Amino acid sequence: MFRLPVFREPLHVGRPNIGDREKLREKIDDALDRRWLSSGPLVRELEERVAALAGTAHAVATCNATVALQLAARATGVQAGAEVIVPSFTWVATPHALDWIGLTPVFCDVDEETAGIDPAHAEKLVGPATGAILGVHAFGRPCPIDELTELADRHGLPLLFDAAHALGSTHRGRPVGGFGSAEVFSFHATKFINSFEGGALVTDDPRVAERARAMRNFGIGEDREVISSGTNAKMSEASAAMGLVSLERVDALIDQNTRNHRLYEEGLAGLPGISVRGQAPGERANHQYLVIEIDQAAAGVHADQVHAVLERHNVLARRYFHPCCHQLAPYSDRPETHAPLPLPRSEALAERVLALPTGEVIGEEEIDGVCRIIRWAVETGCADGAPSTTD
Ligand code: T4K
Repeated sequence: MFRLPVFREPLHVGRPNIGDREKLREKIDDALDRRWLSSGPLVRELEERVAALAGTAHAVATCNATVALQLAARATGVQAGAEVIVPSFTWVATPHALDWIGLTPVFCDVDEETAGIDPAHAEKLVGPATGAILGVHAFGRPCPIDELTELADRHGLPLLFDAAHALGSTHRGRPVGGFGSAEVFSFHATKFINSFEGGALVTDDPRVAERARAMRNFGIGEDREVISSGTNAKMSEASAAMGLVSLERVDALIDQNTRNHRLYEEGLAGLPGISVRGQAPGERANHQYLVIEIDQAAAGVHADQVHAVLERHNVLARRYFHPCCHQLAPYSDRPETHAPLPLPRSEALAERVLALPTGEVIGEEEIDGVCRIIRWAVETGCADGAPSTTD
């Protein structure tokens, strides 16, 4: 029997996980009773929790990760006008954070396994104008941290990591957060741990933490004097309340995402040209993004076609990260500046990826339904119609 669409209600990628509402209300009530609405005790508590989870000495909570990346660049002393080597296969927030403060993102190709910066390619881009290297742990999988650390050290460059996706993941058994000069997490609504909007810079370097703290608050230092330039990157108490409640479930949510990952792997097993992007063997992964790759030559269909079929059935998949950043404005206007070398692996990867729904809102039945739609799409070459259903 055939039925359109398979799902009556939309299944979103990025549906927020919501923690204990009662606890959230209590925390927000406390903040209201205190009449302390921003940068108060809840933000400090969140910072302690995040630092403990990341295994770092310091965490500086912010209103989002984009601005935390800017603080990271400024607080580690990257000079105005400098070039920063970044992967092109990332969310556009990564280069935009730099561009917005007058730094020049220079795009690097990816290492296919991790979908992070390829260190050998990065090496070719290092020049007299390079001010830093900014790696991205795409989909929560650490990029080649050891090789990038060696490269950055050899050239005396600050090494930063956009860990927006990677809270709770490990590298060599150590939590992501403590690598390089600073790392940045996102607590946007679509992240598995959220504070409505929010982010944090984590570091072991007390000077970087001190500078970032001041810069987050208009450059005002601990003694209330303005000690540097700055911005307003402060986190509200309501956001911190949400973040704290969300963090209480970090282990349970990782377990759930890991289960979802396994169910997708089982549901798509044996389909030619379809694979679920994996995580680093032997490491803890948060699995907050469920990304499949569609190899058109083997599957006979392109990711765009599968995306369209899913959408017809109310599965609102996302093409994270397509197109690559060097193909987007304003960077595509000046390829000689932003993409001086070709980026074939990034472009090929971006053609293949499709992010599918995961998190607490997706159960076994939904995953089975999504997999059946994909299976049907591949097996029929994305013909018009609908996959068969049993109900
Ligand atoms: N670095 C990397 C590598 C990143 O991926 C990001 C952000 C950043 C840095 C910057 O972090 P933040 O400054 O945001 O802290 C989303 C998010 O807005 C963005 O945070 C995220 N990465 C990116 C990968 O995805 P969109 O444009 O796809 O988001 P949006 O708002 O369209 O939401 C996606 C879907 O999520 C919706 O279709 C439905 C669902 N959703 C969303 C929200 C906000 C809900 O169900 N409820 C909600 O409240 O960018």
